[in-house]
Formats: sequence, C-alpha cells, structure tokens
Amino acid sequence: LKTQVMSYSERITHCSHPLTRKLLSIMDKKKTNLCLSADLTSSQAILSIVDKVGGNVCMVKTHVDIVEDFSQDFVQKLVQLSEKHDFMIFEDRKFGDIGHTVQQQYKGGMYKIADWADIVTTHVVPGSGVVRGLKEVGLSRQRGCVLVAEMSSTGTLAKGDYSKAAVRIAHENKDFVIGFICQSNLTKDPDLIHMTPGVRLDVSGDALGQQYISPSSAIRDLHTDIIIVGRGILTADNPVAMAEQYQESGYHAYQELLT
Ligand code: 6AU
Repeated sequence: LKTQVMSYSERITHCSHPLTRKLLSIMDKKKTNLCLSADLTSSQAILSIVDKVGGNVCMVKTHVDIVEDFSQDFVQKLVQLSEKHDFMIFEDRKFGDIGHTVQQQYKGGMYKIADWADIVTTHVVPGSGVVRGLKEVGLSRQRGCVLVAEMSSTGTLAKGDYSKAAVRIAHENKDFVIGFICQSNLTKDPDLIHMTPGVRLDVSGDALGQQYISPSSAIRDLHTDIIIVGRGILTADNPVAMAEQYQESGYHAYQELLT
C-alpha cells in the first residue's frame, strides 16, 4: 500500500524555516533528493568532483577534519561552487559535547565551520544544551542543524527512546533544527527533513559495520526525504554517471510516492 506524500513544492507552503524552504525548492527545481558525501582527503579532489556532480545534488556533505590540506580558500571555493550549482553545504561535524565547548568548535578553531556551512550535524547525547549552544552561534548567521537520531551502523545505540528524545529536542528547537539523520520516518512535521546515509546500489555493507539500503528503500519504503551517498559515487569507475544514477533512482522513488 502506497502512502501519499506531499510534493516538494506543496510541502514548502507548509514549512516555516527558511533553510527547509530553500532545500525543498532546490530539490523541486533540480529534481534531486541526492546529497553527495564528499569524503575525500584533498581539497582539489573534493572541488573537482563537486564541480562535476554539483548539478545532480541538493546538498554536498563534508568532513572537513579529514581534509589534509584544509584552508579557508578551499571552503571559499566550495561556497562558490554551491552558488554556481545551487546546492547547500552540509558539514558532518557530529558535535557531541557540552554547549559551551561546541560553540567554540562551531565558530572557531581552524575550520570556522559556522562561516561557511549552511547545516551541521550534531549528536544529542549531551542533551538539548548542545543544540542551544550551537544555536547561539548559528541563528544570527541563518544556519541550521540536523540531529543524528538514528545511525546506519551495526549495533548502533541511537534507537528507541534515544531517537524519540532526538525528535523531542528537534520540536523544541525548530528555529534551528531542520531535520534528522535517520533510518526511518520519525515525524510527519513537514518542517523536519529526514536525511538517510548508508545508501548504495552495488554492495550491502563495508568491513567496519556500515550497512547499506537502496535509494528506493530509503525514499519509497522508509519515507525519508534525502539520500546521502559517499563511496557508492566516489569509488565508481564513472562517478558522474553514477551520481546521475543515484539522482534518478532517488527521484523516481519520490515520484512513485506521489502517484
Ligand atoms: O556512503 P558512505 O558509506 O561512503 O558514506 C556515508 C557517509 C559518511 C558517514 O560519516 C555518514 O554518511 N553517516 C552518517 C551521517 C551523515 O551523519 C550517519 C550514519 O548513521 N551513517 C553514516 O554513514 O560520511
């Protein structure tokens, strides 16, 4: 039995957060629910793949702390690419400390994440103070955050009451929280976007506990909104063709929900 969902354009009219609205309008305009996880270690390699597949994605996710030659010039160029191709920048920092510490990690150090990342991830293990700390830094810069409510890895502890608490923290901080990293649909609230990693077409896992599902399982069966794909694209013989394939699979699964 198929469950009717709202189209991206219809959902925008039910959303209040400017970042959620922007993201949905990019998804609608570019016909994509694909987020590239650009988990490469050289700035040049990241900028090169992002320039090639920027047209296929609604977001580019980074792990800046794995970039060997990180510089502010790198993130400036990434921001330029986000303007050229119209995608959002998503730093997967997974904050996980007390509010006071995460504020400094978010705005300071060598990365100055708050200066360039539209969205960041945070764990909720410290309780809601982590979100309130990030919010004090991010709100005036029109930033947002995504809560890691569930994980794709074997034996994850982020489940059950923990995930429910993440949903509660999201609802209490909707001026700053725009969604979840998750493996299921956690709320019908149109403002909160469900983003699902652990998506790949050719293999079912890796040697370190990563577990994969297909784009259609994520979007059509689990009713999440965005697929996050790293190695499925990055290690392909033809990453550009593969990005197109993930874009099509994810978007097709969304269209199946609409009909
Ligand atoms: O497609 P992969 O397996 O190459 O990469 C998946 C990406 C990696 C992980 O750090 C991230 O998604 N991730 C996350 C995120 C986005 O927070 C949570 C999770 O549960 N599983 C996961 O793989 O960059």
